[in-house]
Amino acid sequence: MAVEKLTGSETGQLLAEHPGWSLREDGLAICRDFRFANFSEAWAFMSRVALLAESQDHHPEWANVYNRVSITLTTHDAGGLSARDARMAKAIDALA
Ligand code: H2B
Repeated sequence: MAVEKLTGSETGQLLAEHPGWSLREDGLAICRDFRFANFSEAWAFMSRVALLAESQDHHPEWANVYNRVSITLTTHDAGGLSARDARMAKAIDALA
């Protein structure tokens, strides 16, 4: 299902509204690194994000090493950033 890609100014607005996130070099994704007290806390966070991803039908690209979780958000159906990424970034920030 095709989804509208954000314009340059909409991407700028997304970054301004979500200061923890940075634009990937190619401009097609946003990224944020999280750090927790230990693995258990990191995994608990990932579990909550996973449920969120399922409920929004929007899934992160991510990696976990012990207490660190790196999340990349992009919309595969748009070939870049969309409003879905902004919505997901906001929801993840609210969990962290
Ligand atoms: N997640 C992400 N990040 N981008 C998508 O385009 C996407 C998704 N599409 N999760 C969804 C699933 C789509 O494949 C299903 C069929 O709704």
